[in-house]
Amino acid sequence: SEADLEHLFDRTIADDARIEPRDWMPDGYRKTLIRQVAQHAHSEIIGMQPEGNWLTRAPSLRRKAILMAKVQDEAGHGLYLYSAAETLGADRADLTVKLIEGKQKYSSIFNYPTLTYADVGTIGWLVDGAAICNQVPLCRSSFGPYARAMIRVCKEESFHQRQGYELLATMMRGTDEQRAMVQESVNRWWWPALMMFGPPDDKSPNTEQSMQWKIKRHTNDELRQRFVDMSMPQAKALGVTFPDPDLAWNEERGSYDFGEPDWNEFTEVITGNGAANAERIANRRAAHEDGVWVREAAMAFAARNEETNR
Ligand code: FAQ
Repeated sequence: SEADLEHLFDRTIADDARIEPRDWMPDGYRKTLIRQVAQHAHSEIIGMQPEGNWLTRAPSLRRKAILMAKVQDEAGHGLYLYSAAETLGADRADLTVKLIEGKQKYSSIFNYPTLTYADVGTIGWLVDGAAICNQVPLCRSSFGPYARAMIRVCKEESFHQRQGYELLATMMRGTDEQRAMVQESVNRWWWPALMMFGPPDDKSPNTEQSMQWKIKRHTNDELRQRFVDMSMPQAKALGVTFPDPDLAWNEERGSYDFGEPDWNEFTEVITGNGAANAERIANRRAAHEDGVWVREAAMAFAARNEETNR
């Protein structure tokens, strides 16, 4: 009966075991997972654009090859995540339409422009750093396909993060102008990186339920704090500062105190009014429309193969 199935679901969650696609799950569980996983997939795909902007102007062949590999990895992450969403009954084509029609979100961070080459390093260091901080606990998310996708994604993101840090460290060993370029870039990305973790816990409508279902393992504020604590020693080692006068070690808490991000800016960005929202969606829409013939050809090829293999 329905009550037995629900009991089994609750016990699976309580035992820290995994829910799999064919298992019974409450509608709300399915819905919030499709929302989060689709948003995550969209972020990976839209996230190719800010760095993609520097592919044609990378300063050396080596840097260009590294950047190209990273951007391709993001496409792969998007594909694993769309596949995970499909195990919940979502349709990838439908999710893509929802993205380009502005009906589903993607991460706020990708609505900021990449103005200098140092931004490639800063995105690797801080944006991938924040992504890892958020995603390592998602490897223990209660939904099997999502958790398993996160394991591979996190391995690749860790590599991306080191790539960004190494790029910045190289620039910091360069000229005064290069050092200034790194600091200016870090100044622009610090607050948006903190906003990646989502609104403060008391303004996060989804956290409580997602924690009960063990979709999320930590609250937005917990992960934001963890990210600040992890980034400070790295900033010191690099020789850069973060643009926050309230950043200070708190001996009692064993953590850094820090200031409040501009939540009005966050709201503007996630409702479509960030600096690059329109451009990101226009590019995604154009890619989708330009790709019609590829999808049609692939479908025709698959149909013909099915016919001949029958
Ligand atoms: N941006 O109640 P909550 C990457 C929305 S990393 C936009 O706290 P929740 C790697 C939220 O959806 C980035 N929207 O929501 C990479 C909800 O709106 P809705 C992707 C945001 O879900 C690096 C509303 O605000 N990572 O791509 C944001 O419990 C470099 C209320 O918020 C993930 O998606 C935001 N920052 O917690 C790629 C990680 N924050 O849906 C390329 C998985 C919140 O009700 C280059 N996701 N919202 O209309 C999560 O962990 C969670 O979904 C949170 C939000 C923590 C993002």
